[in-house]
Amino acid sequence: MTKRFPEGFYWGASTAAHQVEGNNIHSDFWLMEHLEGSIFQEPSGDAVDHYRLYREDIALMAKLGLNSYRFSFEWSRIEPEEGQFNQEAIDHYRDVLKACQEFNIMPIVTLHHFTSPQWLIRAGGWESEETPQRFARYCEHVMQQLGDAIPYVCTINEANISIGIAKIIKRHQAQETAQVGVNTGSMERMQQYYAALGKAFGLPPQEIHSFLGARSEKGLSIIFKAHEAARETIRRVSPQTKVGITLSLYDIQSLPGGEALAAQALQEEFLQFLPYLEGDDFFGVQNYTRYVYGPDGYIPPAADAEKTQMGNEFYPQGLESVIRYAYEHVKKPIIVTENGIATANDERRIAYIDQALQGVQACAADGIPVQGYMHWSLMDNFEWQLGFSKTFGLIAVDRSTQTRTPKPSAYHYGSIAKNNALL
Ligand code: GCO
Repeated sequence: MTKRFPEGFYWGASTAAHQVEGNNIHSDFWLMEHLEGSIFQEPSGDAVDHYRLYREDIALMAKLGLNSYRFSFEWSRIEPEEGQFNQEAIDHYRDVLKACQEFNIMPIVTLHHFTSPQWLIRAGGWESEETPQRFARYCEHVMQQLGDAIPYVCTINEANISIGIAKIIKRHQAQETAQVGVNTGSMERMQQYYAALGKAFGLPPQEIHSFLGARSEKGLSIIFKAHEAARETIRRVSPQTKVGITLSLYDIQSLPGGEALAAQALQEEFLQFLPYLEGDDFFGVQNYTRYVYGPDGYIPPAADAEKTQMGNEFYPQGLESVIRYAYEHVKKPIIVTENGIATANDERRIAYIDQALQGVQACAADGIPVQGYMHWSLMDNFEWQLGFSKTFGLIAVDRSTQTRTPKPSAYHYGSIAKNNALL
């Protein structure tokens, strides 16, 4: 039986400005990438030059059969200094939206995807009570200028990411401590890095609060208040735009005895934020793998489990469970705003896509309003601290010439999109 998707399903791919555009010189990440002793493996540099090549990239998406594109605007380009808006950047993004329209690609715009203007960090960053209003002011400017061409907006990407990061760091430290008896090296290196960071921002290191840094309870609520302030502003200046947020969600599973810990993880990572999502039009699900809990906590994947380049367990089945639990609680239309795999073996990407989409189709067949799937990522790009070594793309990029070459997975995914059904 052909497994069809709902009529009008959005088939797309995702990127984020800093990971693809290149030369985001006013962003906090740019500064962090260039510090001595930087924890970044390499700087983003020209990235994959998408700031120049967007039209070509959008045309290629359309040719492959996709009908939607999730990408982000770079706040630090639009507002490089506080209160000073750059018209060139606005014109640029208007042209990106125009290109989407020309190629029948429905744009889903993210207004904040990890990077922030350097001035925002100097002004207290994501722990300052003034940040929600600052973010809303940027959103107001953008939506006044461009809202007419933006059907869907994600205010903040993975607003809950700090919780996941803190857990991963804790697990790594525990592993290191277990392996060598003491926790060597990385703490000292981090301290050096933070000292350099402090110098670069002209602040005591403990007062630097970029989006991916450690987050206090108060900081976490500031992020969600920024979402609410942005939503209100967007409703006022661009009422036809649908507004949502995206969260990083794991398929949380438990073995006997691990149920309470799994429930606690769900509460921390997802349920506690539900009140902030009540006024949204849709919800963006981002999932890559599962986490299993036993009576003593997190259980790492078995030694012989297939892993991705990120060290995650290959687990495309996770997406279905995440869509189901997300919908059960948010009761709103769902868009999968990210899902994908870092691998050099493109056949495994094809297998991952097929299996993940089986799950999406099963959810739709059960009446869950899942409206689209945005694969992460359109093309190989800058994977933050890990640089360009992790290949998540449907399209390969030779960065010496910036030549794009679709991988077999791009054609495979494109055929599914064209048929609106699994092959
Ligand atoms: C995230 C981000 C993306 C990543 C992707 C792969 O989820 O961390 O939204 O920017 O590149 O998830 O790790």
